[in-house]
Amino acid sequence: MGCCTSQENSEEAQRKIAVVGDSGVGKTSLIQRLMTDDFDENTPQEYIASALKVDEKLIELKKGKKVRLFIYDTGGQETFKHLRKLNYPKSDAVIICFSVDNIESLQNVKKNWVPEMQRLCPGIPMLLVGNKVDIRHESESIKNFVPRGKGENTAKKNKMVGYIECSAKTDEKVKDVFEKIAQVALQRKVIRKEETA
Ligand SMILES: Nc1nc2c(ncn2[C@@H]2O[C@H](COP(=O)(O)OP(=O)(O)O)[C@@H](O)[C@H]2O)c(=O)[nH]1
Ligand SMILES: [Mg+2]
Repeated sequence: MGCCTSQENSEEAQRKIAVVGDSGVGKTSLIQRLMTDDFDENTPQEYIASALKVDEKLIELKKGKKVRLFIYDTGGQETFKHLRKLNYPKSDAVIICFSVDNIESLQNVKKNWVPEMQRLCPGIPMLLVGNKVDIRHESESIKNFVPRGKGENTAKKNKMVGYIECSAKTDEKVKDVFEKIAQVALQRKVIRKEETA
């Protein structure tokens, strides 16, 4: 038994993932859902005071591949910019979040988050995630909602690796987000190694 466990560990990859986006778009709730399989409207509040939090989660991909993700949850506030500079470098991939009920948070993806990530981590793979899709399902008619096509366009124009709409509240597509980022981060390291070889 012991032999097999150690072999598994040696085959397990480790990757660092940054999660960024405007304050309030649901970054902490998304990570909470992954970690605890729960959504608590109040839980994220506990973390508001801390600028940075690291969670660790083993993701199992197809063909038995395992990736241990170190997920960096960062405050979206401008005041933490100095911390982001310290903590983002060496990330293998980034999840850039906005909320589908907040068009400005999508505009800031293009205006702030993509440029910042490209500056701090040149060439980093970026996955665009539209959070809180449950709210849009409930009231599709409200004008301010971001339609799926707008998210898809933003991802394409900014050469991101994909676009996923999800909900930490209902658990819709949350797993897909982290499986996708694990896959992308895994490939990224292979490319990097070849570059330096
Ligand atoms: N309806 C809905 N509300 C959400 C969802 N995710 C987060 N929220 C709420 O949005 C607010 C901000 O969430 P939080 O995770 O703290 O955002 P952060 O600042 O990006 O970390 C909180 O009141 C959450 O309860 C979601 O998927 N659906
Ligand atoms: Mg947060």
